[in-house]
Amino acid sequence: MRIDVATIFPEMFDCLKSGVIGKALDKGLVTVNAVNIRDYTLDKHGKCDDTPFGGGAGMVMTPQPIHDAIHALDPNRNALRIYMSPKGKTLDQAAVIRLARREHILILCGNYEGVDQRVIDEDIDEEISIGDYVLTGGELPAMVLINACARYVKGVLGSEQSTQEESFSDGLLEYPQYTRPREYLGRQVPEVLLSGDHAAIAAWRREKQLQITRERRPDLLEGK
Ligand code: 58G
Repeated sequence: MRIDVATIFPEMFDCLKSGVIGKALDKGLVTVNAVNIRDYTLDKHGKCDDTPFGGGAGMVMTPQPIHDAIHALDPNRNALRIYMSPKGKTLDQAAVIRLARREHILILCGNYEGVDQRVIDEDIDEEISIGDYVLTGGELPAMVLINACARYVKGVLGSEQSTQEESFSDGLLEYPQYTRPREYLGRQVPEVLLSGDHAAIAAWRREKQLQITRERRPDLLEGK
């Protein structure tokens, strides 16, 4: 999977080099190519923003360098082009799986008060939000999206974990996990998990999933 990013802060994407995603990059399973929008300015000072028409606070990203960066990265419109925005459709696991099936995605990160609407209308296929809050830039949301998608690229996770995850928890919150020691701070590992009775363990875990989902996210149980 190839992931291009258009941003004024390409160095922020260096943090993807650690952990499971870093390993996936090393193996060449995923490539992340973060390019600096500023490299595409025709303006001699490298200016990427300008005052909003109609007035108002803050600055708006100017369309020319963004359009040129996107066209340089994806001249034949092969990529699915995404703009990270609080106005976008909220990301969920189904959307992650759909996006992870694409061979090439391109993510535009806005800053300031956002980007000129004409570049969104001309160059962007989908606006995606990672949740109902506003951040100073689209870079952290882009990294969330990259991390979530990379987990679904074949070979990134150990064995068959991602497919198991889908069929196993099917839209419920996860059951609690325990490891050694059996007792910690006076708290015991639930007896059933030590029993070796795999059917009983599976039943206990499913019950815990339903219980915690009912308490915290009853919306996930609608239509179940
Ligand atoms: C209002 C304010 C509209 C994504 C800022 C657009 C991006 C949150 C998310 C913006 C983002 C999210 C400029 C900064 C987009 C632009 C960017 N904030 N919830 N901020 O996914």
